[in-house]
Amino acid sequence: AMLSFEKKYRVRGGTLLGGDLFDFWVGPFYVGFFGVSTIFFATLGTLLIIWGAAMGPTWNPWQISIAPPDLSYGLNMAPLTEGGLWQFITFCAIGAFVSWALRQAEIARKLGMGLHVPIAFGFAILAYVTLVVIRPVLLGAWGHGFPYGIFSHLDWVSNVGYQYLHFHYNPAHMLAITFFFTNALALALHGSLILSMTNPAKGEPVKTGEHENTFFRDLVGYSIGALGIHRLGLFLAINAAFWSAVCIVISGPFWTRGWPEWWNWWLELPFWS
Ligand code: BCL
Ligand code: UQ1
Repeated sequence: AMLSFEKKYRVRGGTLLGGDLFDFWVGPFYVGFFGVSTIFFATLGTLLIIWGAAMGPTWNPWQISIAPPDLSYGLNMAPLTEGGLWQFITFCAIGAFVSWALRQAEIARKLGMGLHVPIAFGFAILAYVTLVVIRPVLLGAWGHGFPYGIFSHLDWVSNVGYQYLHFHYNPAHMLAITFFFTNALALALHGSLILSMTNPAKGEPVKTGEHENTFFRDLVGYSIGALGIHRLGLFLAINAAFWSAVCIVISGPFWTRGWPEWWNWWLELPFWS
């Protein structure tokens, strides 16, 4: 499974924890201390979900749901069947996500790369932790976390959205959506550009960066460049996750009324009020 040039990248060191102990590969996969901890937390968390499903009323994958504790438990531990399972699963999920980020960091260090990949993934982890830890703690109850189920988490999003009357008026939600959509546009432009360069008409040679620049200069009068598009993509992706975290953490802890009403500051500007 190893390509001829891969051997020279199989270097020792760069580990953050465990020294040489877990510094080896299984097939194509680097292990490391955080590979072991990822497998541990992911397996344990998955088994707890299956256990929760087994105790629940259905095996229909759409309807399986593991709910957080009732609000009356506040920030205490709850009995396993009363949301305690959700608490353990949340702990395992954070353990697995953080382990994965640290494994990314170890691999980047081995390869002498920057830490852009784990830092970017860190923003996705931040959004998740904001939903299930930071906001529930600020509101004083684990019951403010979202339930682990396909339909049930959608119902949670809908209910929490309508609790603030019209979530589209949340300014941070507006920003997050704009970053998500712009990111999708940028990746579509980039992916289609790369595929069109590498798959030219039959008999034509594969094209180069000059063609990429020229295409966009002809089309929109500007080329951001091969490095630039990746910097733009990273910027858009990180901001999408960041403003998502902001839009939900301000809903409740910092603004309790409907989001349309927040815009009264604008309507009340002396210029037109
Ligand atoms: Mg809204 C949130 C868009 C309408 C209420 N809404 C969001 C954001 C996003 C969005 C900006 C969710 C993304 C996110 O958090 O990413 N909403 C959006 C759009 C519309 C919209 C585009 C639209 O109308 C077109 N929203 C509405 C309506 C409201 C509403 C008006 C309901 C009536 N919306 C809410 C509420 C919330 C949102 C309430 C939120 O809580 C949510 C938000 O901002 O949450 C932060 C961040 C990414 C993550 C959280 C993923 C983390 C991933 C982790 C770290 C790793 C997972 C690994 C995985 C398990 C492994 C898999 C294994 C492999 C496959 C092998
Ligand atoms: C671009 O200009 C460029 O540089 C040559 C790319 O590199 C491969 C791209 O993928 C894209 C999409 C663009 C165009 C981007 C803008 C913001 C005009």
